[in-house]
Amino acid sequence: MPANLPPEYYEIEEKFQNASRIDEKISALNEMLSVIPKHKGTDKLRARLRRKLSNLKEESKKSKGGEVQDNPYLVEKQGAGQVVLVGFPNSGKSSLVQKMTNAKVEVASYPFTTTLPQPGMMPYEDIKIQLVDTPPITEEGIPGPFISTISKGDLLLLFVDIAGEDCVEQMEKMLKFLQEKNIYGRNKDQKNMLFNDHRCLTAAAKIDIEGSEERLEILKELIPDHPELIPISSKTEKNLDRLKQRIFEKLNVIRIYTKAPGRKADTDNPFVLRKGASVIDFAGRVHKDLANNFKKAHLWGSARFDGQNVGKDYQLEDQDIVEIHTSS
Ligand SMILES: Nc1nc2c(ncn2[C@@H]2O[C@H](COP(=O)(O)OP(=O)(O)OP(=O)(O)O)[C@@H](O)[C@H]2O)c(=O)[nH]1
Ligand SMILES: [Mg+2]
Repeated sequence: MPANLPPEYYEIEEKFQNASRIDEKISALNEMLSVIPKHKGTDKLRARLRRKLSNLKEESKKSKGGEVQDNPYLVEKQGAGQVVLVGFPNSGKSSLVQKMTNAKVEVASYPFTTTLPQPGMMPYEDIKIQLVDTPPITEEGIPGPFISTISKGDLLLLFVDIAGEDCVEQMEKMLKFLQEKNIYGRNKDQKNMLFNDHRCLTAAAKIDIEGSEERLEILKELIPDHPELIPISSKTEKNLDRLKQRIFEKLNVIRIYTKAPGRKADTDNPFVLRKGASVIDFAGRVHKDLANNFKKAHLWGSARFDGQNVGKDYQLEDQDIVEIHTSS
């Protein structure tokens, strides 16, 4: 990387890294190219960025005439899973995204601060999970286009403002809207719903505010079949680690590390696979040739002993290390 780049280059580069839509990425790349000084030392970088730009333009053309990228309600998935936040105005959604991710979201004491979905990446141990901040649901329910944002998510994170006197009513209304739209149903009505209890959590937000613990108990009593509730505070950070942990567990994924024969495992860059994936699923994810020419694998982690020989159907567990041997 040339050392003499202007400071704004790095700001735009960050914007590029955080951009989730192709049009945003294209615009950031154009900006990056416009601020890079033109001389020999930056030739390679400029060529690399121009190549990236042309690939992205191709990609944008291919995607249904650009329709998908033009819809601001659709958020491209990134990381180990996509968690969509849903709740009434002022319930604390953006505050959590601000606390847990690098996204520059707006937080304010007045309602309807967030007007469009906005993603941010939340670090969890050695992976990143995408949180999608969203505009609030309203008295009338959920705005139409916003349902498409929700339906694409891997996990639903509901918000209830537990500091509010009306928290029970809020929760009841939210559950009713979600049920009417076939998004999430209470225990007995989960068939045909987009999300069930395995893919839904509720943050009881602002637990630091006086009286909230008592209101939480009342809410649990009055709505016994609520989705799993985690009391949190984005202000004091209470239970944020627990929330992260439950989000990871509910995403139902595992992290697997590669190891080349005779080398140390690459523990910095896990591959993320669905729970239940086998050695051959993993091989295919690393490279299709590894799956096609698979002979055997050595395994560290869930194996009975380090370096155990396993076949292609061996079911992997979170944080296993796999060394694949091929026949060619
Ligand atoms: N004490 C306390 N205040 C909080 C907490 N979380 C959010 N708030 C405050 O609640 C208000 C609303 O927070 P936001 O994060 O903007 O709420 P939102 O759900 O994104 O609101 P909309 O964008 O309108 O849907 C702000 O004044 C926050 O400072 C919390 O954990 N504790
Ligand atoms: Mg908001």
